[in-house]
This record gives sequence, C-alpha cells and structure tokens, in this order.
Amino acid sequence: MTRRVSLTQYLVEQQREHGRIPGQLRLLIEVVARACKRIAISVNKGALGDVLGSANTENVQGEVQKKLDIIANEVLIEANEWGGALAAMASEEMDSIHVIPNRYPQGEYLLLFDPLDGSSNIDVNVSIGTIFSVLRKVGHHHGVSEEDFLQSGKAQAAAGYCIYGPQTTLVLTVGDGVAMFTLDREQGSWVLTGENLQIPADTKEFAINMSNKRHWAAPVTRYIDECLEGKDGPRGKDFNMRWVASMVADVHRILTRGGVFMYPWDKREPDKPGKLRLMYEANPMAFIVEQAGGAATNGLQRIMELQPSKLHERVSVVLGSKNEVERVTAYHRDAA
Ligand code: AHM
Ligand code: MG
Repeated sequence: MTRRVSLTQYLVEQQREHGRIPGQLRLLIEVVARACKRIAISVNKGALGDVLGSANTENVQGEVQKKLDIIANEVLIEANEWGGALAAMASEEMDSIHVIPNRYPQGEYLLLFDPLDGSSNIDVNVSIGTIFSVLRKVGHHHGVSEEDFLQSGKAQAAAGYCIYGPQTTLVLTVGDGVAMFTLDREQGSWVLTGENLQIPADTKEFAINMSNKRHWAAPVTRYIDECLEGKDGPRGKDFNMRWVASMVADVHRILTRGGVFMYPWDKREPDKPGKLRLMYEANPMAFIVEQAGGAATNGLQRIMELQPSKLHERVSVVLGSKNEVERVTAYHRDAA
C-alpha cells in the first residue's frame, strides 16, 4: 500500500528532519488549511448556499465585493483569531489590519491573505482560490501596527494558496521546496500529492490579458509580439496562450507544466504600478514560484526584494518559467 501522508504528518516530519517549522507556525498553517476547507464547502454549495452574487459593498481598493469575498474573509479571521500563533492579520478585503483581540493570546506571526482570488470567476463556476503569506513580527515592541507588515517578500516564513477547482488543492512552501496536498472530501483531510514541485525553465505558453494590449508598455508588447510570430519569428517556436483570470489557477498551471504569467503596468491607470497586490498576491506567489525553480519580477527587480511602503501596495508581475521571466525582464531593462 502506498504511504498516505497527511498535511499534519508532512509538517511534523519537516519540523523533525529540517527544524524548519516551529510549533506556532505549524499550528498556523494547519488552521489556515482548515479555514480553506470551510471556504471550499461554501464555494461548492454555490447557488444552494446563497453565496453567489455581489454583496453590494466596496473594498478599500474600490472594487465591488462578492458575497464569497466577504464569507471567505470572515472564515479566515474567525479561524485564525484564537490559536495563539498570530499578532495580527491583513487582508485584501479589509481597509486596515486586524489585531488579535485581547481575549486571546498573541503570537509572533503576521498573516496576510487574499481570501478569494479570482472574484470575477465566482459566479461563472471557474476555479478561484485563497492566497496567504506569513511574516514574523520583528522586534519586541508592544502592540502591532501596519508598519510591522511592511517587510519584503524575502522575509516570508511561509506562503501558499488553495485552489477551488475540479479538485481542491493546497500548495505550500516554508522555504524548503513546494509541496501540494489534495483535499480528500470523504476523509476531510489534506493528503500529500506532490513534493519538490519544479517549474520547467523553458515554456511555450504565456498568460496575459490580451485585451489590454493597446495599453501596455513597449517591452511587454515586444515580448508578446515575438511569441505570436511563432515558428517564423525570432523565437522559432509556436506559443500557446491561456488566461483564466484567476491568478491561483494560472499559477497552478505554471507549477504543473510551466509557463509565464504577466499582469504588467498599463496605461489605463498610469499612476498605479499594476493591478495585483504585492503583499497578498505577488509576494506569496513569488515565494512559491522561486521555491519551485521559477522566477518572479516586476519587470525590473525581483518581486521578493521590493520594500513595501503600504499594505495595499500594487505591483507589476512577471512570473513563471525562469528563462522566459529573464527574457521579459531583460526587455524591460533594455528599454529603461
Ligand atoms: P481579485 O483578487 O479581486 O480577484 O483580482 C485579482 C485577479 C487575479 O486573480 C487575476 O490574475 C486578475 O485579477 C484578472 O484580472 P482581469 O480581469 O483584469 O484579467
Ligand atoms: Mg486576488
């Protein structure tokens, strides 16, 4: 019989063998994973659970919230408040940080999340996900503020995402490679289904929202035009295109078979560095992708080296197969 390894067992063994996962961090990851199971149940119920459609509210970035955005956010807050591992949480769906209430013990970690990524896909029954990032509260000062969260992606102690698709899958890194767990619904448990995931360095697949082409900067247009020229162009090979419009799903495909994902700066909102959020989307995905041998930049710099100046900061994103990311980045550097 093949050995069935649960998330708990995986984490305990990692802790024993590599000493990488302190007890508090293990507890925190397990609680996040449990919350994702609850979110998966709501996602699956769909119309039967009255979870589809808009909540008719706006988040801090001025985006209309879906009912599931709010449900997922509440599930994550409620699940993570009492465990004792956290000092505070921050979410794409909340204006400011959520400090652990006094009635619970405070821990040394900070949790950041995009509770429901790919919101535009909720109502159309396409894969969506939850993305999370874990930081350590640095220093021994009393209390916790937004400042404590403003650490570069390099400081992440763990990052992961859960994808609610045909299968519910959790992908996790604690800085020692990337592991994947599939939810066994009958048993209600996460089962290890992939270890040391590796993104091939080369690819023939790109992911970008082509409808924004007329708004792109020159290096992005140059790269995509070359891909589109296929065998007859400078790349000498045909490329395929995929765009799910759920970052979790696009990144999951890249982890599985390679590819390059881009959400670049564009002229629609020239003052914003990009659409995606550094702390809830780009940093955790960059950590996972790098741990799987891929690369992640904002076109010029490694995403994980960017120093955030505010919680809801946005960023331009190029990530995935290493050689392609390096090429896109080189085109940006040439242009600069
Ligand atoms: P969300 O967190 O509000 O769902 O927004 C992020 C999503 C990403 O998952 C995805 O890559 C992108 O927005 C899609 O944007 P667009 O609809 O502009 O193609
Ligand atoms: Mg998102």
